[in-house]
Parts: sequence; structure tokens; C-alpha cells
Amino acid sequence: MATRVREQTGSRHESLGLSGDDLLAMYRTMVMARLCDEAQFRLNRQGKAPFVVPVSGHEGCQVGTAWAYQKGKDLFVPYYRDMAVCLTAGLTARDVFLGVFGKRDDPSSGGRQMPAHWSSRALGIMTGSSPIATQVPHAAGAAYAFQYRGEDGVVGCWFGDGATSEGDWHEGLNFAGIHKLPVVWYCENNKYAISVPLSKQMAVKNVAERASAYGFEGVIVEGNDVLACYEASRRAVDKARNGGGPTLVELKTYRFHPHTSDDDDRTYRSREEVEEAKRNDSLILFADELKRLGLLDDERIERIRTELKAEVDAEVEAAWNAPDPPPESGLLHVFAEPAERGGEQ
Ligand SMILES: Cc1ncc(C[n+]2csc(CCOP(=O)(O)OP(=O)(O)O)c2C)c(N)n1
Repeated sequence: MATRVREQTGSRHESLGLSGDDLLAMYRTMVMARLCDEAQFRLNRQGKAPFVVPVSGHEGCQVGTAWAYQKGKDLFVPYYRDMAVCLTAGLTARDVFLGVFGKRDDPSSGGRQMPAHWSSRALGIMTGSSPIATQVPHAAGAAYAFQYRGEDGVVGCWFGDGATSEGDWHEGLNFAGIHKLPVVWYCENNKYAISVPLSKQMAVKNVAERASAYGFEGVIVEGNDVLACYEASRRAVDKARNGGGPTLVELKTYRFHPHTSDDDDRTYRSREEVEEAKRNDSLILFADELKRLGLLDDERIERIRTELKAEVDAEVEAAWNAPDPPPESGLLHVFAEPAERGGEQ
């Protein structure tokens, strides 16, 4: 019986072109995201991190989908919950905590944005702003640029279910559908927009159903199944790269913590509901899958966690001791520099 499962699961990743090393690298990225999340909440409670945005619960769908992109060529357009998308794109734990502490060398904004407003020109992570769904027309525009220039890059754009109620979301998807743009839309559907449940966001059952209104395919994926997320993403990215236009991928998932460190989720969801969702944690499900493949055992899981935890602790320390932005740089990138205004004073 166990062998049969092993064979079935083995062929699953091999048929997707993933090696055992790929699976272990994906697992380590997920664990890294979880440990960064635990650390940032500890720092918040210690008064060292004023505001943090949790990723826990979303690691599987983020790593699974982002793994399908070509670094250095494609563009990542994440939203605030996408720490694991950004770690997959190449951001490091050090970068995460430089942002959490608002330090000078924070790659996202040099400490000027709120934490979790991810960005890195070098890694192809496009900056976003706080109003929900504003990254969606940006992603459509970037995909239009790829198409206009005759380049074969693909844009991946991630957002929550709440974002799909915004005008920007509909405008971006509509434009992408009309021009058959090389973009993949990922909805991380965790059933809530802060306290607002899905039933108050839309009158249809699935976000993916909305894709038909824009003339492209919508698919629903079990978001805690990492390889299912990878498979759907791989297909959609390949299709976009080959001129087949956009896809809307809905990832059914759940966030384990409150919306942010400033939210109290006990006011809108029961503890039983949260505990039930944790039993479907992508980290546990993926570790079980890797155990069946003979790639992991309990001892190795513990060793990976201990090793990555030590790395996270060291990076927190280094980021905490890193230089702050110089006060005189406070208005940099807020107003045009005199030279940018054609020498006007
Ligand atoms: C235009 C706009 N309206 C409201 C807010 C306040 N706000 C911040 S996050 C959020 C919830 C978004 O939920 P969702 O898109 O489902 O993502 P999730 O946080 O659940 O991952 C809201 C309403 C905002 N930032 N921008």
C-alpha cells in the first residue's frame, strides 16, 4: 500500500519536471517563510517591530505558484501577504527583517514603505502600494510592455479574495483579456478580507468563475497542495509565454493568524474554525508527501527547522544592528530632485 502511494506521488513530481532536490528546496522555502513569520510576531510582541503582516497558512500556494517563474526574465507582482512568493523570487530572511525594522538597506524601500510592501528591481519584484488591488492594473501594464516589446517574459500577479471586489481588479483583468496579455492572476482565497467574509464580497461561489467575464480561463486549485499549485501555475505560465493569454488561478487557502499584528480575529471567526484549518497546513501535508517519497523523515524535518531557525535568528540580529536611513534622506523619492526637474530650483 505504502509503495503504491510512493509510486503515485513519485510520478506526480517527475511528470511535472521536478527533481527530489527541487521538492526539498521548495519545502525549505516554506519552512523559512514560517520561521520568519514566527520571528516577526515575537518581535512585534517585544515592541521591536511595530507592524507585521503574517504569511502562515499561505506558504504552500505561494511557493507552489511562484516556483513556475524564470528569475531574471519574468516579473513578480505580489501583495503584502506574499513573503513566500518573494523568498522564492530570491529575497532573503535578512531582506525581510531589514524591512520589518525599516532599515536603510531594506531592498523594498530603504525603510520608507510599511513592512511587507515588497520590491526589488534586481529580482524583478514590482513595488506596490497599500490600496488594495492597485497592483493589478500595474501588472497588466507590465504584461502589455512585454508584449509590445516582443519579449517573452510573463507577469505573475498575486492578491487576496477581497481585492477582487475592487474596480482596479476588474479593469486590470478586462484589459489583460482584451489584449491576451502574458499575465497570470493568482487569488489567494483565505475566505476573509480582514473581517469581511467571502459571502459579503461576491454573489458567486468561486472567484475563478469571474474569469469568463474577461474572456479567459479560470481554474480552482486546492491551495494547500503544493504540487497542485505548481502544476496549475506551470500550465498557466507556459500558456501565457506561448501567446495563449491570461489565466485566473484561484487558490483555496486560509490564514492562521489575524490579518496583521493590529487585528483581533476572535471578533469574526471561531477558534474551532482556525484549528480545523491548521489540520490542513500545507507544511504538514507537503512534509508527509516528501516522507512518502523517502526524501524526509522526522529527524531530517527537525534538523531543517533547527538549522533554518538559527539562520533566521542570526538574520534578525544582523538586521536589528544594521544602519537606519539617514534623517536627511527623508524626502528622497518623495519630491523630484532639482536635477530631475531640469535644473529648476
Ligand atoms: C482600497 C482599499 N480599501 C481598504 C483597504 C484596507 N484593507 C487593507 S487589507 C484589506 C483586506 C484585503 O483582503 P484580501 O484581499 O482578501 O487579502 P488578505 O488580507 O485576506 O490576504 C483591507 C480591506 C485598503 N488597503 N485599500
